[in-house]
Amino acid sequence: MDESNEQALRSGFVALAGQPNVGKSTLMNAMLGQKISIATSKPQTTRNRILGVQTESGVGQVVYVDTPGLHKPHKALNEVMVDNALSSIGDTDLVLFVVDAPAAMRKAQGGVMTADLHVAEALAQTKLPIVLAINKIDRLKDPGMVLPLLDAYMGIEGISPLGAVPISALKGDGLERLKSVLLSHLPEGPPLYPEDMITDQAERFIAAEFIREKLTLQTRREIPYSSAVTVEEFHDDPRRGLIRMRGVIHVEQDSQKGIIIGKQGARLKQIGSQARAELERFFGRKVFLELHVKVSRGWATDRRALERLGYSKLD
Ligand SMILES: Nc1nc2c(ncn2[C@@H]2O[C@H](COP(=O)(O)OP(=O)(O)OP(=O)(O)O)[C@@H](O)[C@H]2O)c(=O)[nH]1
Ligand SMILES: [Mg+2]
Repeated sequence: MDESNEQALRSGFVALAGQPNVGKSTLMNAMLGQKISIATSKPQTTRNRILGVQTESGVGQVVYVDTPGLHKPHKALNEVMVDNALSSIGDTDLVLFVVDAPAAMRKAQGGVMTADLHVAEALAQTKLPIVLAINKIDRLKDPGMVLPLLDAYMGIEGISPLGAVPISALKGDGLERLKSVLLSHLPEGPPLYPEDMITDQAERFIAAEFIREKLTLQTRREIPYSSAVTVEEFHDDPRRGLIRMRGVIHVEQDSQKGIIIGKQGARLKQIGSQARAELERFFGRKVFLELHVKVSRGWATDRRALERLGYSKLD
């Protein structure tokens, strides 16, 4: 027997999986204490796999893999999103199945939502261990509903969850407990990434995502779903403490371009200044952001255009 009191380190990959809009990205950011993955009130915000590393000195490392919400794809972009979500989930050690508790109350009277049954079916195929996070409990009208809800979800056939933790990713409730539950189910082993690393995402990608978040928040209807953002230039000038970026918003149609630009450029200006403020916080530098809108006709339904805009199929 090991005479020392030292616990073995535990480390591994945890996939954040679930329907769109349940709070996966909000949860990852809350766990990391820093915004890496964009989150909005509109479903299908996350389009790529986003990695977030949480290191607990002397305890271990949880590597979160945030994924696009699982939904029925209706165009090529959505197919790539869902395919990539499933293949990213399959590469992890443990799945955290995130559930929107108030939505389950509203749509299934405290039972399991049909859409979550579909998610569970897809997750069962990975044969990975599953932990449930019952999220948004701050929004439950009756906190007493949490227990029956946990029971209902623990009883989903075919997935045998290892446990269920009620949380509020937004308010921070239950997150410490969730972290220890996740760590307790990860394999023993040293950290997988350097202790000071928080993500493997390229700076240009993060910049494009922050711009897309502000665009999604500032627009309505089909516009967020018809838009993609690339950062074509990214010049870091540490001597001047300045980063210069040129971002391009790609839309599917001319009319969408006009809407995004707004009256006398007002909307584009607002998107730009909100994105800039957030980029400056993230990079710790002054940011000079130039934004353009370009019509890339039908990009969301064209495989080759999707690849050019950063939505390639993972192997
Ligand atoms: N009240 C409340 N709102 C939350 C909580 N967690 C997330 N939200 C909100 O739910 C919405 C969706 O959050 P996201 O983190 O973008 O959800 P997601 O699961 O990543 O969504 P997709 O990327 O579209 O799959 C946002 O408006 C969040 O602020 C929570 O614990 N309580
Ligand atoms: Mg997300």
